Amino acid sequence: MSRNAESTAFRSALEVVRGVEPRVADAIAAELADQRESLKLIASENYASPATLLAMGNWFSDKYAEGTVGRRFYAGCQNVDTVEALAAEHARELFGASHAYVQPHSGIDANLVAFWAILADRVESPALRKAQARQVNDLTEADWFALRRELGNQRMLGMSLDAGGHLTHGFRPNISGKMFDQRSYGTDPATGLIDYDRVAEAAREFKPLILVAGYSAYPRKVNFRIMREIADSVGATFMVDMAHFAGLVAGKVFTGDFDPVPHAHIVTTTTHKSLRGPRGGMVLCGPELADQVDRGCPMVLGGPLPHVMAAKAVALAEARRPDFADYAQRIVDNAQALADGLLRRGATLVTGGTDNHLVLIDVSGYGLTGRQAEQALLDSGIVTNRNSVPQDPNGAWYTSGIRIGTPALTTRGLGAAEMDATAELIHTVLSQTTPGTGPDGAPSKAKYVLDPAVAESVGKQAADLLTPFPLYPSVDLG
Ligand code: DSN
Repeated sequence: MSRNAESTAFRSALEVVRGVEPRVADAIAAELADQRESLKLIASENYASPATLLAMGNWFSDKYAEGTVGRRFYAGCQNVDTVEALAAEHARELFGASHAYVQPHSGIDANLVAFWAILADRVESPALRKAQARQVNDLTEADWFALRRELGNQRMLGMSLDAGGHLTHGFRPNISGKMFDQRSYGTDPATGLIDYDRVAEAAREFKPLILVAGYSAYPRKVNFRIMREIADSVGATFMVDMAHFAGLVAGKVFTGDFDPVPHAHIVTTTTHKSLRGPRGGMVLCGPELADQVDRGCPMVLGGPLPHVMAAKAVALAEARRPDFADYAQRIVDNAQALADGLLRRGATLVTGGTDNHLVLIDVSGYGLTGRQAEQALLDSGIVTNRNSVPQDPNGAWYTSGIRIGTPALTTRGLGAAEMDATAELIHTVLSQTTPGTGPDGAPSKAKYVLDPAVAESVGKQAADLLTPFPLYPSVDLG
């Protein structure tokens, strides 16, 4: 693709938008400028390709397409069928799955689709069978009561939020923690690693309907073969949420016991993190659950977003190219270089390192809360997010951790040398920041003190680090 074509496409699009609401065009251009200038270390973000971005801005956005390919509730879905079928085909081929459902709008939506598919498949409910046979009008009040009783309060065992699990894996403030009678497994306090014997023990005691694996802040691989054995030993359905590491599975960095697809009954993911596609979700499963999964809309989803499914098809086609495997390996190499650089400078890392795309710094070692550290880094041009660490004394709002990830910077082309330089910048900021006090002089978990000259100097060094690696070099907005 020529540099001119991409520049022309984005310039023209902005010109058209500017003709209606110039402030929106300005905000879009400003977003590109901001992303170009910041050292983006948010582990769940990336930079989608121009082709993926452009596939989202078109007439598919205007189309309703409830239902599935070839079986829609609206007329005129032939072109939506084409892109949805292509996205699903690419997903099946890429991940070696027998079925792919590409309609979920986000990872949370994908998880809800999976939960309901499992409930519908596993829970013996005559009322539900009636509803599934499309006899909803025949359901009596007693049927509805039975349906709620039979489907409600089923058991889910997932990784706890402070050990690195996701809030949709049974965290109380999320619907998953309310829909399910929920219990969590954590990590070994000494090592920070999943203790599979403890998971097995929890599963034996709790007998969950669903065992969930997957994480958003656990810096290690998970052995999905062992997790499946645990699920089988108690008759649970094994679900893996691979949202964070889907790119590492796609790029064959995680294989064998560490590839969830051959081991799980059902796998969910987002498409925009390490997979580097548009914002969205996806479900992979075998034939047993396919029918229920395909009922995701209207069971829990609003109308599918055909423009996003088109972009998913483009991004998944990109992920099937040989260079994606190289990209995926570089993500992990970079995370390890970043971890090594931080460790050498005295930082404390949860689990002592990483074997995936993310690193979790326990910033209590610097005498800071996660919130103080996050803001001090942001002042210095380094974009991260605060995150709980296991048994976090500061809770989920202030936290004691900073989560950093390498998918985005790896897309820009930064490598091991730049990761070491990044570690130096992070260490400089964190070691020179001190906790502040509130208006009454009492210690504050949010306030901090960082010499503006340090922030400015680090910001300048961060910008210099990025200069040889321009973001979207093919896009010149003029
Ligand atoms: N918000 C995502 C993350 O940052 O990990 C997960 O949903």
